[in-house]
Amino acid sequence: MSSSLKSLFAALLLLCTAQAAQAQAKVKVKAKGPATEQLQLKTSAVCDMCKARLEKALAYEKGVQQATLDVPTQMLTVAYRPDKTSPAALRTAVQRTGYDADDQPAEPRAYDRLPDCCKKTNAIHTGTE
Ligand SMILES: [Cu+2]
Repeated sequence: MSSSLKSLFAALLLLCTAQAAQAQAKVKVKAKGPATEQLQLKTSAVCDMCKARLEKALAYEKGVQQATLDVPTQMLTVAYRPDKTSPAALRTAVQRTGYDADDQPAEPRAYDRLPDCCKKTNAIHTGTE
């Protein structure tokens, strides 16, 4: 075997080793997973129906891991993957469901479809009447 061929094999071997190491590093990152972040939003939800509606809408939203609404404080807490979605996208999802998201008003058409008891002119109340 000529020396130039030998060095070619050595280079190939090195390349393969480097690629294998890279692949291993990728697997490690994937296993660890990206961090979850939390977002708190003030909504215009007033009852348990609103809570169910919002939590369901957010559950279908890309990148959302968990959404919980606290009716008395109207605060929606969303656990999300920052590599899949953003606070702006989550606010838009809330608006499209018919509720205010912080200082951004609900989408009017979605708001109109809400039952009367869920309109923001109503005070916060319990039950699903
Ligand atoms: Cu409601």
